[in-house]
Amino acid sequence: MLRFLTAGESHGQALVTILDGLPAGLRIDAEVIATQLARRQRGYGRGRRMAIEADRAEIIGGVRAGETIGGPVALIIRNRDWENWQRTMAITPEVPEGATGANRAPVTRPRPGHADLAGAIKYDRSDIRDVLERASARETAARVAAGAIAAELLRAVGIEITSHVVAIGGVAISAAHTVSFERAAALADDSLVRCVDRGVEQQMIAEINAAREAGDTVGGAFEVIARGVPPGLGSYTHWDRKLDGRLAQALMSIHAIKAVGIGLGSEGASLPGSRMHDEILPDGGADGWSWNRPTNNAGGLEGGVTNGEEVRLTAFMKPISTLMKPLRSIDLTTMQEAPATIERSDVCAVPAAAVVGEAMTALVLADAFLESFAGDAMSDVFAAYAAWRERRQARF
Ligand code: EPS
Repeated sequence: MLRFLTAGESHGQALVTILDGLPAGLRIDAEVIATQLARRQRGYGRGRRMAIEADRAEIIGGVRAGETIGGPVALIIRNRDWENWQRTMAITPEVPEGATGANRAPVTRPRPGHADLAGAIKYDRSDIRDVLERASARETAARVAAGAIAAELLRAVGIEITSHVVAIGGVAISAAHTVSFERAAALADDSLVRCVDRGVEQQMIAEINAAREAGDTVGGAFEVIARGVPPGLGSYTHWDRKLDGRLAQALMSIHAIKAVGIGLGSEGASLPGSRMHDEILPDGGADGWSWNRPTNNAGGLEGGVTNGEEVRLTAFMKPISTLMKPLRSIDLTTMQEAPATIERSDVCAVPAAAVVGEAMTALVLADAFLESFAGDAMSDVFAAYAAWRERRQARF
C-alpha cells in the first residue's frame, strides 16, 4: 500500500525519497519532518559530519497547500558537505570546471564489518568509495523524512511512536520492556543518549568516551514503542503478511543492526510458557474494548497480528566498523596486509539509530494500517476505521 525508495550517496549532492501510496488529504508540515531529521542528527558520540549538516527535506512533489493530493510525495535533502566533495564525487568522467573540494585518493583497504569488501566484489569496483558512499548510514536521513510522513498518517488515527536507548556497549538499563511509553516520549530531544535512567546515562557516556579514547567504537540497543495500535493489523495467513516479520525486516535493514526482538525477544526463550504468555482477562479494557492483558511480553504481536497492546520492538546495533585504530585488512591493489581505511565516522550512533527505528516502524505500521483501512482520501480512511471499530467493539 505504502512504499518508498531512496537514492543518493553520503557525499553526493543530495538524498532523494519518493513515498508512494499516501491517501489524499493528509496534512504535511515541513517543520514536523525537520524536527525528526534534527533528532536523527543528535546523540553523544556522533562525528564531525553532523556539525556540517543541518538536514532539511524540501518537498518537491505530491503536496499542495499543505496536504497530500494523491500522487507520490517526493523529497530532497541536500548534503551541505557536497561543496567539499564535488571533485571526488563528480558525476562526469572529467571533473567539471569550478568543482570544489579535494580530489581524494581511491579507497582500497576494506574495513572489516563494513560493506566494503563484499560490495567491491559484488559490483566489481576498484575504488571502494563506490561502495561505501551508498552503503553509508547517511541514507537513513531519507528514511527518517519518509517515516515522519508515515508517522503523521498514524497520528491522525491515534497511533503514536517513540523510542529509548536501552544499552550502549556493556551498559544496559534493567527491565527495558517495562519502560512506559510516556517515560520514553518525555525524553528531551537534546538528551545525550536518549536513556530514561539518568544514572545509567552517565555510565553510557563514559562507555562512549572510553571507546573514543581507545580509537574504538561501541554499539548498543534501542526499543521502539507504538501505542494506540488497533488489534488486527497484519495477518497469520501467510509468511510474508506476518507483521512481526515485516517489522523485524524493516528494523534489521537499518545499518549495523544485527538482531531484533519483539516484546521480551530472546529472553522469552528461557522462560516457561506460564511466565511468557500474557493472560486475557475480562473487563477493564482500554479504549472501548471489553478485555485486558495484564502483561505484554508478546510486544503487541501474536501470530503476526497486532493484539491491541503496545507494539514493542528492540533492535541491537553492532559497533560502527570505522575504527580510528584500524583492524588488519588487505590492500585490494596488492592483496597484501594493510590496516583498514580510516574514514571520518561516529564512535556511537545508537541514539540516532533509535530515531531511524521509529521511522521504519512508522512506515511498516502505516502500510499495515492502510491494508486494513484503505482509502483514496483520508476521509475514506477515517470512515473505514470508525466503522470497523464500531462493528468490532459491539462484539468484543
Ligand atoms: C551519517 C552516518 C555515518 C557518518 C556519515 C553521516 O555514515 P557511515 O555509515 O558512512 O559511517 O559517518 O558521515 C560521513 C560519512 C562523514 O563524512 O563524516 C549520517 O547519519 O548522516
